[in-house]
Amino acid sequence: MKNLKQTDPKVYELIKEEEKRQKAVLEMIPSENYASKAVLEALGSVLNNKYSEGYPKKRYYQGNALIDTVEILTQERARKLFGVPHVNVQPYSGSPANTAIYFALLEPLKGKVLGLSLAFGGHLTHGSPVSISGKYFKAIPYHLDKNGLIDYDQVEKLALRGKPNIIVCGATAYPRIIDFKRFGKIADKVGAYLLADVSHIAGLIAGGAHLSPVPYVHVVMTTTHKTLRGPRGALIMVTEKGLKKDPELGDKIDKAVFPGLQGGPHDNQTAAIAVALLEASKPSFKIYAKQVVKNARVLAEELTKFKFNLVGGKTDNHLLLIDLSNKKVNGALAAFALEVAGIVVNKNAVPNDPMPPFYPSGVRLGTPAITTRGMKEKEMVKIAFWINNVIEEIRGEELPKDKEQRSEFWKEFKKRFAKNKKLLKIAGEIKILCTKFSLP
Ligand code: DSN
Repeated sequence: MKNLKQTDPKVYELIKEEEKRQKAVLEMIPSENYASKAVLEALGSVLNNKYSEGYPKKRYYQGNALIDTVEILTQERARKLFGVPHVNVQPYSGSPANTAIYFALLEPLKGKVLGLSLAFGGHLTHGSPVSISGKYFKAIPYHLDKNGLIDYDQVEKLALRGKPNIIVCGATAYPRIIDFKRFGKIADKVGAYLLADVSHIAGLIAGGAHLSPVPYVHVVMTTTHKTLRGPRGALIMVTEKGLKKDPELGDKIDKAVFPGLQGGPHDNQTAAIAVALLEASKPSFKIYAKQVVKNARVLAEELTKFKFNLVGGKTDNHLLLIDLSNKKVNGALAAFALEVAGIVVNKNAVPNDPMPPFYPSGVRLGTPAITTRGMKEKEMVKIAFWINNVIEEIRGEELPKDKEQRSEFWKEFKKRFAKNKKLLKIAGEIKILCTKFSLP
């Protein structure tokens, strides 16, 4: 980055510092990953300079012959990798992509979406009242049962009663297999479109480490930067089943993305998605995807030995949701202390969480990024040991019930634990481990 260094040393330094941080810690936020250098090079290329409103061969600006080739190539790779007849590669990211699908298929203020409640692991765009998906459309939320599993009978009852136009299956914090087939039957019974939001598990699907929703759903949406390991972005795919239900489905979605919701596509992002899709089609990616799941399973087993309470009981994919209530430790405090110790996770609500979203009862963590670095089962055993030591260190730190006292406590807790010797010692050990596992 010699040009950046010369032009803007401040930004250069900030990027270098962030690179150092990423190298020295265990990145375990399950939606994060390390894109390859090839992906980053495409993202940082001259394609950034182009405007290309429209679609290949039908643009509103001149000079797009090469951009057309890039977009067509990206579409071809996505169609082949996921086995779908139609794809839109232009959405800027997951939220705009879901919004475009709703815009294409729902009547404003009247259309109904049945999706997993945010408080139970659904995404903001699955009908949360604070998101456009819940404000502009009628949301019908479904919940998890007392074992932390999707209650398919409840989904069916809600669908029969509420008659949604779209049912969303998919989540941001669900560690178990989703029964896409059962969802497909429910959607067919009520005549709804079925949308699978596989943002978290797309890389596992591409790598053969998770079942694909494609035979059972009408539309698949995925972001491209999580387990798929590409740049930030998203794909909206229409399946054979989708085209059978509605031959215009692909066109409707394309029109909703552009001109409905977006202007010019980010062509550099499109090219970087193409690179990621090529990488995901290689045999080495299959090995990666399987290792992600193996690592998560071992981590779950090890944490269970330390009496951590996993929502859903275990994991079938790349992520774990830990309910820390039995440890008497709040998720916000845990996430902070873990970061001091070099383990980066996110605080997360657990099903039926009595706590507010800023101080939820759990943490969410996953294995995609550390597996990209080459870590395996042996390292997972160590990580579980460290996580347990961190949680033990903050046990007894009780978050006050009173709101004002709570924010004072939170400030003071951060001050005290930012310099905690035991946590910093673990951070040092992790730094040493990390030197053996380079970033791409
Ligand atoms: N923020 C993403 C996640 O972490 O799951 C979803 O948008």
